[in-house]
Parts: sequence; structure tokens; C-alpha cells
Amino acid sequence: MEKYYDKKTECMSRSELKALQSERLVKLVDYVYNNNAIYRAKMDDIKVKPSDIKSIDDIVKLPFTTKKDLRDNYPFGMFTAPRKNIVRLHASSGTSGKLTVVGYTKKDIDVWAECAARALVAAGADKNSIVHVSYGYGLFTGGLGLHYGAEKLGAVAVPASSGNTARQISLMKDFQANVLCCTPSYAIYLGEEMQKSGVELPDLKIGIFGAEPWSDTMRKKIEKLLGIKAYDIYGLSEITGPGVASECSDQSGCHIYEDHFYPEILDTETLEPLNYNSKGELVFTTLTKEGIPLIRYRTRDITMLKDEKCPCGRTFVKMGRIIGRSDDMLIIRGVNVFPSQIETVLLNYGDGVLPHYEIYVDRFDSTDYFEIRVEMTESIFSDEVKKIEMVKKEMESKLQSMLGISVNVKLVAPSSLPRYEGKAKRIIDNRKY
Ligand code: DLL
Repeated sequence: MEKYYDKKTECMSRSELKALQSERLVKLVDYVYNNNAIYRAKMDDIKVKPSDIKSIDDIVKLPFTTKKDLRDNYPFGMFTAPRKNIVRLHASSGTSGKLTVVGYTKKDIDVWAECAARALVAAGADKNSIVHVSYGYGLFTGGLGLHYGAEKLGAVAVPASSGNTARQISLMKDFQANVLCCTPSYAIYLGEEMQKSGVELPDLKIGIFGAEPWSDTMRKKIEKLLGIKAYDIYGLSEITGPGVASECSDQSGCHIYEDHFYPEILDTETLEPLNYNSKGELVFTTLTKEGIPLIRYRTRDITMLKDEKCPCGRTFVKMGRIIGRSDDMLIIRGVNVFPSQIETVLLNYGDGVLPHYEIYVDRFDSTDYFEIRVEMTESIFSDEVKKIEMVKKEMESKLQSMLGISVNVKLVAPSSLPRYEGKAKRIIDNRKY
């Protein structure tokens, strides 16, 4: 039987949800217009007044916000609640180095904890669960987000944070952890170390993995390696942290907690809203946030909203996997390449491939050089040269037909690529632009 953290909310009818979203949007726009000079100026610029916003359908009249708005107004310019009401700060660093800072009121923390608790329950956890949190604790939202969610649920939160893999494994064993929360790449690393040391974790049943793109093939590898069910969880610090959306027992995409976070998908070129089942940029409006509410925030994440009823009974829309970020999409010899496409080809190759790879791009004599380094199992790697050459050729041709450009595949020895305790860094782009 499917369990819910808050059945009434998670299974409300779409018309009830729309009424709630409309009521919340009207309130939000009034709140930001009257309490934040930047939003007021943005709305005045395009001559939109709070009274023009009467329902959620009017959201398209509102201006977008971007990471640049947060950076330009570093650190607190986009905050709407007064300083005295802010109880927590988090921050994330982007490629340009300047931090984006977010502030939470007590109520924001409660909403976030509730959404993280919904995520835990949707994945099968309950108040008897021991939840081992290996996401980093700190300015990154992963650790504290799941921690507060577990406590809100009444489960036991184990704040292991990241690092010291051998200790993580013995803690999970000694405390009989049932739920593991970490990045999917770290889950693989943990699993490999467990195998090496011969440790088994019979109590571990559920993994809640996110913070970086991963595929269904990666899910299967993790499930087999750790003997668990692996669920996706999505979030970003600007919107709240982990728990903006998460998967249920159907494992077919993350339900977006739409009573708090209103999603839109935009055409990346025209910025026009797209219908369900079309891929574009995911945009969120935080309907209930007080500290730093964001209106039509452009996440840069590329995905789609799925038009389907979920057998779990939740009525919240599901999003597809994040196929990449529009700002980490690689353009190689004029062709758009998303790392997730590469992962799909590599991990579907078969048993000889390990889920560790690196994408290397450089430029020589004005031509892009594109190489993928992937770890092979010991048995393939120590095979005769002819066999290795055949695997390499086969992989290159599969990648070429998926991506539309040629690529050099370099098969490397097991354990030769770096491992990560947090988000994996898979792209090395040495081109000078
Ligand atoms: O990564 C929050 C988080 C922590 C989510 C733990 C899930 C679990 P940021 O550091 O601000 O926040 O990074 C947000 O990470 O815009 C996506 O590009 C990516 N991302 C997060 N979750 C997923 C996911 C946290 N499940 C950025 N699949 C987002 C793919 C994800 N990408």
C-alpha cells in the first residue's frame, strides 16, 4: 500500500490544486512587489501591477528571475523578508565563482523539511527508519535538507556528511541504516568499497539520490550493487534544496511539490511556455517562500513535465530526468552534446563497462578534439589487445550514431578515474573560448 506524508495535499484534485496555486500566487506577487525593490522595479519596467495577477494563469505576465539577478544583488539584495526573520543561510557556487546566497525564515525551513519528509515517505521510509545522510553538510543544501526531513518524519537522522568512506560503511552497518541519501556517483563508490571489503548491509533497502544528473541505467547498476531500490530526488538551493521534487514507488520521474513550487517548461530559444511532454528549460515560482521568494526562476535544467496519471495516487505532476543544464551543454564541432546522452550509451553497453567516465574536450588547430574515458572491468581490461580494440570501436560507433559526431573512446583500467564524495565532475573542457 502506497504511503503518503500528507495524503490530503499530495492527492488533491487538479482543480483544488489550481485554486490553491492561484491564491498563493496572488499573495506572493503582492508580497514581493511591496517588500522588494528589485521585483518592484522589474514589474514596473514591464508595467505589470500586483492587481493584474488574478490567477495562476497570469503567471506568464510576470518577469523571469535568473542566477544573474542573485549574483548582481549579492548577498542579500533579493531577500524579501526582513533580516530579523531570516534564520538560515545557504549558498552555492557556480561556474563563474560568485556565490548565490539564499535565506530561509522559520516557515521556509518548515516547508522545506516537510517536502523532504514527503520525499522520504514517497521512497518508502517511515518513522522507524534510520536515515544515513552522506550528502555534505554546510552551505550545500543536501545534508541539512534530508536531515530535517528525516527528523520531521520522526525517523532517525544520521548526519554522516561526506568523506571517509570506510567509516561511512561501518556506521551504516553498526546503526543498521535502512535509507541512504547521497549523490548517485557516491552510491556507486560506496558500493564498490563495500564489495572490496566484503561488508554487507542487509538492513539497507532504500537510496535517495540526486544533486547531479543520472540515468535509469545508472539506477539499475546502483540497485544491483547495493541491493536496494534507488529513487531520484531533485532540488536546487535557489528554490529550497532537495525536495522540490522526488520519486514515488513507481520510479518513473519526480513528482513536483506543486503546492509550493510552480513549474513551467520554456522553449530555450523563444522562452515561450511549452506543453507537457516537450523538452525545455525548467522554471520555478516559489509560491510560499518568505525569505527569498523567486518568481519564474530559470533553473537552466532541461527536462519535461509528463502528462500522465501516476499509479501511486499522487496528483502532482512528474518531471522527466534532467537531461542536462543548458549551461553545461557542450557544443562540439557545432553539435549540441549533453553528458546524459553519453552516459546512456556507455552504461547500456553491457557488463564490461563500469559506471565511471570522464568527458574530455580540447581544441587543436581550430578543431575540437573529443574524447571519452571510461573504466572497464578487470576481465575486459586484461583481455587480449584485439578484443579491447573491438570494444572501443563498437562504443565509438554507438556514440557517433547517438551524438552525430565522431569521438575517441579511451578504455581505462578499473579505479583509474577520480571518485567523488559529492557531485561528480565528469567534464574537462580545455578549450579557450
Ligand atoms: O544539488 C540540491 C540537492 C541536494 C538536490 C541533494 C538533490 C539532493 P544545488 O547545489 O543548488 O542544489 O544544485 C542544483 O543540481 O539545478 C540540477 O542541475 C542539479 N540536480 C539536482 N538534483 C538533480 C537530480 C542541489 N535529481 C542543481 N537530477 C540543479 C539531475 C540534479 N540533476
